[in-house]
Amino acid sequence: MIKFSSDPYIAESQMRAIIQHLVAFAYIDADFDPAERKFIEQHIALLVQQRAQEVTGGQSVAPDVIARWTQHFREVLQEIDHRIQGYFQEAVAHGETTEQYVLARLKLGCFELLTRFDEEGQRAILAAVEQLMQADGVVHPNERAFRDEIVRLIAETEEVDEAEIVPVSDGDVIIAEAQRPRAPLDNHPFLSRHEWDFSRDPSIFEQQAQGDMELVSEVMETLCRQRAAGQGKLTGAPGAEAYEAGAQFLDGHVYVVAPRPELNYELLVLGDLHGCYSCLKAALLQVDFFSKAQAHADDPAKNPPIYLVFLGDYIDRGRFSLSGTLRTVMQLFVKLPERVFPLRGNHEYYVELDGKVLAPVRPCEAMDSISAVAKNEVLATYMNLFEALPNILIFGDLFFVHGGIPRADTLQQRWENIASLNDPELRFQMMWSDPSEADMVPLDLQLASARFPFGRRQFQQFMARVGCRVMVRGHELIAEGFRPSYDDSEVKLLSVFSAGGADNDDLPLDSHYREVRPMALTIRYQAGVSTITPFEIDYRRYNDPRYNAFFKEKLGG
Ligand SMILES: [Mn+2]
Repeated sequence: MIKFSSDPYIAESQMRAIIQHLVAFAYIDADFDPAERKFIEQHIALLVQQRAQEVTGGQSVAPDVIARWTQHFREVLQEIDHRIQGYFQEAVAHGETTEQYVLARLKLGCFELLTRFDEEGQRAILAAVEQLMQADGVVHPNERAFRDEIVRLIAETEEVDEAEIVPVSDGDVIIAEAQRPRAPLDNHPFLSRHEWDFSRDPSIFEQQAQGDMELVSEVMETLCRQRAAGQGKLTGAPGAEAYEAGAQFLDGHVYVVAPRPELNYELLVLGDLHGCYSCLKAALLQVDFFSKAQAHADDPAKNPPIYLVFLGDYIDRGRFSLSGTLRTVMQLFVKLPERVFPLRGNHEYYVELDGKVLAPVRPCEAMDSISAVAKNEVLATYMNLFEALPNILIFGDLFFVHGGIPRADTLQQRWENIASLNDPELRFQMMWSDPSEADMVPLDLQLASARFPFGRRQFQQFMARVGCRVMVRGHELIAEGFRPSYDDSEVKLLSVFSAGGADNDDLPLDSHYREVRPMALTIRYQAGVSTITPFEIDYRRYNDPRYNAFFKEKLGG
């Protein structure tokens, strides 16, 4: 049996690592069934007994202490299981199965926990796991193969070259206490006049869709104009610092804003919205976006500009995808094209196969909601829009993108300078990746699925390439709505998720997004100093049919 550390924090990690391995084994072949759960719970009880004896040097331990510890680790088991259940809900890319994705996540989970230990510690945990594998008499070949692969991944992990990590010099980042502002207005005509859903009658839908197709054209023309003006401006130098203060352009799929040091900018940042129109409406009204935009337009000298950053994933999951969040994001963009940055998420991805437009990211609720009534041209129009959406915004030393950094091998093959951010493969990967607790994620784990992990050191290295201090991204379900995923002094990775709400009528009753408390960010930016304030989205107020016409059926009649 394993010798537990006398440091309670390390002992806790040892227990977690062992439980994670056992749960992973249970999931490899099929469901995690009650017999397997019982088996793991028995082992937890045994390990707790053993650890209690070690702590007391063989003396007896009060039964209530044992009971408390056992209960704690049963909760750890439940927590790990709950997280794995969540992986089964994730969208997967075309050509891969949910099972493959979950297997990759199980490997990553074991890998992450093991990398917290030194070599000796890793050997001890793996030996304990081996012993437990044999405890029920049969070691399944898949369990052995899984264990062997973890061992190999750990052995092959390379160190990052420290010399490649260069911190950004001036400036600072302050993460402020979360707030819960109340919107000064209940409603705004800019929003209320677009609040109507598509009909399920094909002829009515055709007429209705006409308006949205024209809106898409307007978005595309605006992007075209911006691209024509910004083409080739993303030169070899990293970061917005390389550009004259006040410069702003779109080169290909990358926006750059080089802020003027004397100006105090405000940015509203929204993470994944996934059809949660009430969340979008609430966040805009909570920060009083329209009044501020108007005040700046009326008197720019007195009122600082307000920017709106969307991190993508407007559609799927929630009930108001194409007619709610996407339509409103497009309206905002065509109204304020210099202030609104509509970035692309991995769900904004349709492809054409044999003349038919399909959604390769499954499940695809947005397409399902109109596929019975929409002609292929309508779907093709959305597809073209998605291809045209920009991927990245660099605002001073802030870097905004949907997912994270590209895969290590692709970076090595394709990166030349900052202009490489426009490489289609790099752009695609940056819509799909997630941060891992590990410093370095081996390439094999990155290659296992479209949605792949990267490590803390790999992140720092990437940020040095682009000359930025903070990356703000969405993509990952964050139950608390906002999380500093990497909170290091040099560079930070902040995750924000703006869809969710336990009782949010934007979401189907069984949606696992209901476990999220949706948050958005406001960022104050002046001369390289960012003050980042997360705030809770007051979606409940806009579930009210008086303030949101999408719910007018609630009024009856
Ligand atoms: Mn996503």
